[in-house]
Amino acid sequence: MDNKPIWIKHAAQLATIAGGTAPRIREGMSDLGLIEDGSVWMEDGKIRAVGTTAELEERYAERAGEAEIVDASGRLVTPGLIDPHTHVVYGGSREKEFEMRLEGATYMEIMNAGGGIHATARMTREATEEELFEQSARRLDSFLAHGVTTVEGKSGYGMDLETELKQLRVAKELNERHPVDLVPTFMGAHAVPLDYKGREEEFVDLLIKEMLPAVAGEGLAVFNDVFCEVGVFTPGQSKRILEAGKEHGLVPKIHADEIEPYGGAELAAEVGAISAEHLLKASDEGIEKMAAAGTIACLLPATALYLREEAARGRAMIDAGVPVAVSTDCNPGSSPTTSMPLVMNLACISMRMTPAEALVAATLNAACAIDMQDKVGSVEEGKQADLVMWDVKNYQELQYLFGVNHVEKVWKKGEQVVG
Ligand code: IZC
Ligand code: ZN
Repeated sequence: MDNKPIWIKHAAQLATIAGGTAPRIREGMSDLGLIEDGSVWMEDGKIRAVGTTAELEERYAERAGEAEIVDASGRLVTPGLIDPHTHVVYGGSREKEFEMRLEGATYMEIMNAGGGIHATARMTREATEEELFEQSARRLDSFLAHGVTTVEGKSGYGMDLETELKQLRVAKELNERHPVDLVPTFMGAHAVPLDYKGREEEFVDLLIKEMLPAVAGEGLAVFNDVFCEVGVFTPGQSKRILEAGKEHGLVPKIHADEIEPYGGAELAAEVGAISAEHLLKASDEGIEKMAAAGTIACLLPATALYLREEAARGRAMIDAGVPVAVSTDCNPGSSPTTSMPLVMNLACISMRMTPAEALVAATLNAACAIDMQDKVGSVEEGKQADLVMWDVKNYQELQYLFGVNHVEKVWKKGEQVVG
């Protein structure tokens, strides 16, 4: 890249979230590293300098004429948001199930009747790679428009090797061709396929003996995730699958205690998962174990709202010393949204996180949940130049004016991609 440097000046507030790459806990989640009249110099896709406008004017006195200047007066500037839990690559949609749930059916009833994840799996199997790419790229465009510059993306709408590989290859191509960085997770253990009903252990064997080695062999995933839930995979099965993934170098993640308390939080700590997801029904003991193990709680308040469930106990988790991240859970069933700003609003409203904690949960801690903290998640020298300028004057206003997209400009690897 030999583009002109970009120089952001006079940000009313620059939230750097600078200071190390460890996940933030407790009071650390309130430290935004704020700079008033903030300034950032980006060049060759990287952040080269961060400080007050006066500091950078001194440092770049001789090169001032080279840069494209962005006046951020009256605006908040933050790192690009990071969504650490999505099912962004899928075929079709499930709007009829939304209507069915409003008429009284539950998420699990729909799934057990062959809908839900099984319905998306059918539509994903039918879609060509090109169709999956196009449909998913549009969702990534929407993420970007909402200030999200990095997402994690799971497979799990195949539950057969061919379709799982197809989803992961599409994810790889999206990562290469779309501005948003996409970090891939294998989630063959998303549901037990309908033709394995009563033969669940056989499916677990298939996952361990055939699917995991093939996915890892092609280098198509970084993480291995399991839907550990009553009626899906038991804690014992989940443990086997996650331990087997580790042998192939895949780091465990786990959908835990979403619908019923099931020991998922405890299991996450036990297997050394990088993060545990959902946790609506996590036990006190599970929360304590996660705090002791340093497992990141990846909380999904939009899903709770969409399923009309009580949100996870985000406040209690932070107070117990668990590092908390937040995510959309973008998926066609329980959370068809790409709005991380809405998720931050809901982190405050339904989980009593503070505006500052919500921002850390959507940036640095989210980066840590997908092992991307060395590259993204804060505004610091040497990191990727992934930045958002918001049409609000401070971070409190970002969380307070809710349900609205305040994004004004987005830069990805130093290139303006929105605004
Ligand atoms: O497609 O319903 N919870 N997996 C576990 C999901 C929601 C995604 C879906
Ligand atoms: Zn999920």
